[in-house]
Amino acid sequence: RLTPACIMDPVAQFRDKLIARDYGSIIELGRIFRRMANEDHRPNMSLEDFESGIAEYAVTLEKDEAEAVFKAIDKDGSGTLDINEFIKALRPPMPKEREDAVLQAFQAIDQSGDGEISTEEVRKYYNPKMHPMVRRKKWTEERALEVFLKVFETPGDKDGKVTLDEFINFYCNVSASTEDDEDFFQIIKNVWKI
Ligand SMILES: [Ca+2]
Ligand SMILES: [Ca+2]
Ligand SMILES: [Ca+2]
Repeated sequence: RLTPACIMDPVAQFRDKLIARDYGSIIELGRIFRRMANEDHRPNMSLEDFESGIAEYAVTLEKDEAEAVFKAIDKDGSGTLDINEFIKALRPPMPKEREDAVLQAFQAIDQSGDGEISTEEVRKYYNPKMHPMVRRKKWTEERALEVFLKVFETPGDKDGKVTLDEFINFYCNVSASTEDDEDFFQIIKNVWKI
C-alpha cells in the first residue's frame, strides 16, 4: 500500500524499517537517544548523536539516508533534535477516527483537564487493591497505579503522569499492530470503559 510519495519520504522509509523490526522500535530508539542525552548532559542531539544511536540499535541506514531523515525531522532547522520531536515524527500515522477515539478517551480520563493523567485519575478505571503485590503488602496502592500508568509513558522519562503526547504515542503503536477498526476501539473500551 505504498504510494510513490511515501517511497520518497525518508522519514516514512525509516519508520517502515523500524516497524519491520518491531513495533516498539521507535520508543526503544527514543530511549537510547534519551540515555545518550543524559550522559552528555545535553537535551538535544546532533546529527552525529543520531547516527551513533542508530548504529547502536543496529538499524542499517546509509549516511545520506540518515542525513535526510535527520533534516526532515528537524523542522525548525536548528541542526539538533529533541527526543519528543523524534518520537512524534516517527510514530506510525493513525487514521483520523482512531485518533479521535484516543483523544476522547484521554479527555474523559483527564478529569482535572490539566493535560496529564495522574494516578488519582486512573483509580476510577483500575483498582490497585487487586494487584497481587498490593495484596501481599509488598507495594502500596500508589505504586501499583504508577506501574499501571508506566505502560503509557515514554521509556526513560517516567514521572508517574501520562501526557497527551505519551498517550497518543502509545496508541499509535497499538494502532499500527491492529488492523481492524472495531478491534482498535474495543481495545480502548476494554481498558477505559468508554
Ligand atoms: Ca530542531
Ligand atoms: Ca489530570
Ligand atoms: Ca510522563
